Amino acid sequence: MREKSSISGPRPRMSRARKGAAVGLSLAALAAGATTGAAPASAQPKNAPAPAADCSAAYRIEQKLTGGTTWRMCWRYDGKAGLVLEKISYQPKGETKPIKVLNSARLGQIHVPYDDGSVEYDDLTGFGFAQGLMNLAPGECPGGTIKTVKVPEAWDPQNADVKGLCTTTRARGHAYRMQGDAANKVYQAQSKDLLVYTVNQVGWYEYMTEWRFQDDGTVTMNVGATGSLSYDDYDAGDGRGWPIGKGDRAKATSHSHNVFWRLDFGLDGSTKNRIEQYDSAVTAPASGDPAPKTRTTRTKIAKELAGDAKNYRWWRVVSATGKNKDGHARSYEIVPGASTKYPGRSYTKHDMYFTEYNKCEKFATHNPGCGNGHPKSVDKWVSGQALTHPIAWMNVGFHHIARDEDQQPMPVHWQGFSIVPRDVTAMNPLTPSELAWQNGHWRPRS
Ligand SMILES: [Cu+2]
Repeated sequence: MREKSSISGPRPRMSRARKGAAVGLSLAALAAGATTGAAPASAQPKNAPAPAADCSAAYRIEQKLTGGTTWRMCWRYDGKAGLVLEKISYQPKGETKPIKVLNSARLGQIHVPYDDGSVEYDDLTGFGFAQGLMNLAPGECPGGTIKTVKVPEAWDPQNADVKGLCTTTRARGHAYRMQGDAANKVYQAQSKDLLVYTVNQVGWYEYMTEWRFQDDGTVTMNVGATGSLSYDDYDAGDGRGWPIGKGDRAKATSHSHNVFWRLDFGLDGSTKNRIEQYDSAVTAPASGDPAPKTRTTRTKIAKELAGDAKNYRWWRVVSATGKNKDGHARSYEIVPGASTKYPGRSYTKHDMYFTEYNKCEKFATHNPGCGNGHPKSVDKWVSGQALTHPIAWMNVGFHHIARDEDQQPMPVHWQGFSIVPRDVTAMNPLTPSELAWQNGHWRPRS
């Protein structure tokens, strides 16, 4: 949260002096360090001549991970959304060509309402999220590459180039473990993920936008909030805040961070994906039954939907064209993360929206791109249209009641969700070759 004000409408950002100083420091640190310029995350492996993502080398991200999986994508930087990843494809070992997953993946808004009702922010569209891109010190992209980003409509046009995009890998731990036939044989793999991230300062906060690509096809997107609490807000005049200084005087005003992501799926290269919702009902055992029963039902979502996450519910995006080697339709399951849904605005009342693609619908709230008369928020775009090219909007909320430990700097608090492959490959894409025959009915070898 930011400096508090009862003035409505656009307000001055936090002091430019502080920003200028921060930028100067970062540049000095960079000069002292040994970061490299805009280079691909890694060279393309020579034995896998798959086509690179369709963009120039400076905007290409390509990473082959230890499990033999290659992720490819292009990046660009939007003047409001910040980092946008496009043409994202996944190629596990054993697949002869990349499998397209997403046409584009980006943030759709960060909405920050204060508990006392004094103010709310639309950080992406109204408060310079993209322009707040921070230079990264070499040490905060360990083992990776920091790319230079030209920030559109930079506050300081002399310093529009920001070393602000990190691509690197990070250990994930076990991808799997299985005891083999012999006592001393263990099948196990230690995996690394491809990480792509930026840090954007908005007011006193710094948002980390992190995209994580696993060698098993899972993609996890998270926003982490760090930086500082706004000391100007240490008043909570209405008695709603939490005391964070000595005694009971300095109270930080509680608030929410409601983050939206916008995903444009392009499974197998087609935008004609289908949406399905699954729900399961559990019934207690009838007399004589040994155990409770669970029945799972599928609902085809043919029209635009404002959906709510709930126990035993999940959605998947199904490829119109692609099947795996078992003949099953490829799909990606959407796995919501922990969320505190904010009921204060119509657009935050639902967790998941599927809308029919419309070129001008880019931000879940305060959308600036459409013409007069076109609704400004995602909830209003759910109007009964048939879904032929669905756009998925995920809303994940976090209610931030500050605590003493939030100063200083504030520990990162994360919120986000995942998309997980379901039948994209016929088996675990990391299956060791000795086990590859064990698909479907199999018997242990004697
Ligand atoms: Cu907060």
